[in-house]
Amino acid sequence: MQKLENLRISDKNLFKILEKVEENIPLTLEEGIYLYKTEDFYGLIGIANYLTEKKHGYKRFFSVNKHINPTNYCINRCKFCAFSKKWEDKDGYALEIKEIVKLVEEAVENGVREIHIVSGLHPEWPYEYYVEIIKTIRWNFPFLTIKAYTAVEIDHLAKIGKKSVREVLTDLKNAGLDAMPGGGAEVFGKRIRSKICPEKISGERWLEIHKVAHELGIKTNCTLLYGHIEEIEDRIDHLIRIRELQSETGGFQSFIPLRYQKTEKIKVTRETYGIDDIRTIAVSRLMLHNVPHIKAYWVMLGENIAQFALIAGASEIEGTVYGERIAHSAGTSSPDYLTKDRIIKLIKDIGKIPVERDGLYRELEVYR
Ligand code: V47
Repeated sequence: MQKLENLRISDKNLFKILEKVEENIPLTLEEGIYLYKTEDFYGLIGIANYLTEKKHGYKRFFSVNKHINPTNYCINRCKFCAFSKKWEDKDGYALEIKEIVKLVEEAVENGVREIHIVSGLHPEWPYEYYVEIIKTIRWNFPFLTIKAYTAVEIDHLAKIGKKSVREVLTDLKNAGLDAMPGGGAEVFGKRIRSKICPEKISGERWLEIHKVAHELGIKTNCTLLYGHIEEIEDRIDHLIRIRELQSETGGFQSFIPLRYQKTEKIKVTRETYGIDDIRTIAVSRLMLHNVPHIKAYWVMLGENIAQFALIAGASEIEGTVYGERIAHSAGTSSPDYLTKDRIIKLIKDIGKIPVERDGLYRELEVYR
């Protein structure tokens, strides 16, 4: 395992920061910004990897999973989103429940054990339809873990179903929901949020919905959309808000930095990302000392950067994914899926131990 005395750290301030993390003392906004600015990049990623190995040893986690996006019709018009379609658009789609079941069936034949569902806010689907999707998957595939619906969708369901968030989540839990994905968090701060997704629920509402989920025993993930018009300060402020909720509830399983996939609506001048991606993973590991996992989402990072991230603070690489549409609508160059063998190889090639997990991070198989 990574030993502290073997780390080469030239920036002595990093030691002081590490000492705080090891004592579970939350880092400040200024310290977070400092981590982004330090010239000791190797020191930073060494420390992040050391912290990952204190939590998980050499294990690096993945899931044999399938992403399903039941519809791309959405009443919101987020500027970063190339996936959503207006009701009158010709290229919109909306899956029937039997089509969703067929997708799950095929996935199960390929060894899938976790289903990840993120949808648009369909202008006509009733409340019951969303609940029925979960109930039907649960009924037909009792062994799967179902991670479904972002806080944005939960808020929408509360509105159309005329129910409280607690009632919606209770209905979904009773239908078979195990966990919630971390999407829709974007950047919590109002200054940026009002520019990139003015119609979306506020950062405060997103956090409130996750808090209720945690109170009901539903584990959730959290994300940050970075690499567009936000500043480093906005990213750190976002991480601090996640950490604060986690210290109250302990309900977050994994944090996923989502690298912005460029679209026509938000043009950024940034042409390269690699080092920024790795720094973001490493800084997240230090800032979020109380969140168990940091996820390198290969679909948005690309396979190579995601593999590197696994020795720079990330403890998991999402999974096989099979058929994701959100990043692919924005033109990501990543493939549609990675095979389980490919993921195992990516992890073994960096000298770590691949562990297949389910949607609740229970170990299914360790590939020594
Ligand atoms: O909510 C949309 C983001 C999210 C773009 O919880 C974009 O395990 C980058 O939440 N560039 C959906 N990001 C994906 C998501 C997710 C993915 C993998 C794992 C988990 C998990 C969650 O993607 C959306 C939005 O925040 N998004 N458009 C874009 N152009």
